[in-house]
Formats: sequence, C-alpha cells, structure tokens
Amino acid sequence: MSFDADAAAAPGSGIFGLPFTREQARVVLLPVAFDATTSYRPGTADGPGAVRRASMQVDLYDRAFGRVYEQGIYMEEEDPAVRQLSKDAAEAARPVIETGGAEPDNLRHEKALTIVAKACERLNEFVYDHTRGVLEDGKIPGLVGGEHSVPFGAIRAIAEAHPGVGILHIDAHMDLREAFEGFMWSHASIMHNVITRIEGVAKLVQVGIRDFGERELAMAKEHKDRIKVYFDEDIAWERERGGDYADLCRKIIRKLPEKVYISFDIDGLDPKLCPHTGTPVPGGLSFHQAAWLLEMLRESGKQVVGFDLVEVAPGPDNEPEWDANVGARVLYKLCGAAGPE
Ligand SMILES: [Mn+2]
Repeated sequence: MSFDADAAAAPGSGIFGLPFTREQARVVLLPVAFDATTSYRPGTADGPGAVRRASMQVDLYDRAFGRVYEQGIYMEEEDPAVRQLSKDAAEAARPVIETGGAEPDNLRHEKALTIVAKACERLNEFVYDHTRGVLEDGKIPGLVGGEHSVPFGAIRAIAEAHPGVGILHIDAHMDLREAFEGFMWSHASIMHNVITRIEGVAKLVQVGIRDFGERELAMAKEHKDRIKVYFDEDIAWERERGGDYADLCRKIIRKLPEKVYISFDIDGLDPKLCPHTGTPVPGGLSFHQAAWLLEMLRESGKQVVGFDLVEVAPGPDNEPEWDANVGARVLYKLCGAAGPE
C-alpha cells in the first residue's frame, strides 16, 4: 500500500483520509443523520457529514494511542432514508416542541407522538441491524450522530453480543428522563431506555453531568447498583483543590466491567469546544481531560467493544466548522481507545 500517513488526505479518500475498504477495516463507523426530537436547537443531522469533512485535517499519529489508523477505519455512506425519516419525524414533532411539550388530551399532539415514536423505532431497528452485522463480521462498531437517541439500537446489539457490558457515558446530561416533551425515544431519554429495556447492560458510569432533573437524580439513586454518576461540579472542585485527576480516572474506570461501550455526547465537553451543539451547558470536561480518561481506559486493559459520538452540530454555513473539527479529533481518540491489544 502506497499510503503515507503523514501526507495530506488524497481526494476521494475515506474518513481521516484513509484508504481502507469495509473489508479491510477493523472499525466500521455508521453515520446517522437523525435529529427528530432535538428540543433546543437542531443541526446534529449534519454532524456526521461535517465530522467526515473535518476528519481530513486530523494528523494520524497520536502521541497516546500511536498509529490508530493501522487497524483500519472505515465510514459507511449516509443512508438517505435515515435523513428522510429524520425530516419527517422532526416535522411531526415541531408543533409539540413549539408548545413546550405534548399537552394531555390534545389529539393532534397524540398523533404526532405516535408518528415520532414509529420513526424512532424504525431508526432503532436500522441501527441495531447494522451494528449486529458489524459485530458478526468480528469488527468494532462506532456510530456518529445525530442526536443522542440514535445509539439505542447499537447498545442493544452490543449488549446481546457482550452481556454484562458497561457504558462509559460522557455527557452534560444524565439522559434518564422517562420521556421528554412526550417523546419516549427522546435524546434526553436514551439512558433511561437503556437501563429499563436492555438487561445486558450491567453498568452505566456517567461523567461530566451538570444538567438534570430531580426525577433523573432519583432514578440514578434507585438504580445505584447499575448507575454511577460523576458530576462535573465535583470533578471541577477536585481540580481546584489540587486533586489528582489520574486518580479520579482510575476510580471511574474501576466502576466499569471488563467490556466497555463508550457513549460520548460532545456536550460533555466545555461548550467552547462545541458551541453549536443542541443543548450546551457551561462547565464540562476539557479536551485533555476527556482524552486522558480514554487513554487511561485503554491502559487499564479493559476492552472497548463499541462506541458512539453524538450531538456534534456544525455551525451555520459561513462559520468555520469548529464543532466538527473537535468532533473528528474526539472520534479519532475513540478509535484509539477501541484499538487492538
Ligand atoms: Mn447531552
């Protein structure tokens, strides 16, 4: 292969400028251009395309993870049916979102909720089938969203293939709402749905949490054998007191079982790293803190069996694609964390 990892990406090359086919790749990325239930600010449907474009600028040698690309990384083409499904569902959802959520006894709202739920269920099946296929081929599935509702099908397939798996969940939000604005498959409900519907997930370890409702907190407490929360505020406070971040990472990683799926919501990071994401919250992890956590996870010898990167939203047309630039670099680190022994 005449591929030069230090050269600029060749035109027509794959994600990160790489030359691999799906067969040659160990990591298979699925772009999911779906953002039907985004409540505050839409745009994550354009995330996968923007991340792919921005990935061409990522240097392929990573000081911590080495030659991440050598395992082979391939990104599937976007499925236009997914984008259409997202558009149709978002249109149905709009009147509900505009009134601040579904009203009881409002038949129009009820109908809209049904349309959105059906679209989300179809998406879940699509993602599940794809992820199963990747796992059956002995490869590592990675998903690039889209809003945070999209990995449900992937996590279901992962939990079937690797029962007892744990989720390392980096996010500003707990995403433990039973439903949000009436939408049961809302981006704000992904981990509620995982905990209540996917038995194979033994553990959910949340990091960077700083925006949540009282009922979400109650749910985390109720399931304290399965859910462990590391609040952003505590991490920041520890840092101000001169605490050892590496020590904290070790504690976080110890809470996880041997097999780990990483669900990385970009809004877990400081919003200056993701200014256009759907629901930005002040505070958050620095890029290095997130990277160190991933590096220490890899060093721990635990096995990353899949991952997602969600809620990356590029800015309006004429702005530089800063969010996608950061997203592409996080994605490369995720591929590094999932690298072979
Ligand atoms: Mn979030």
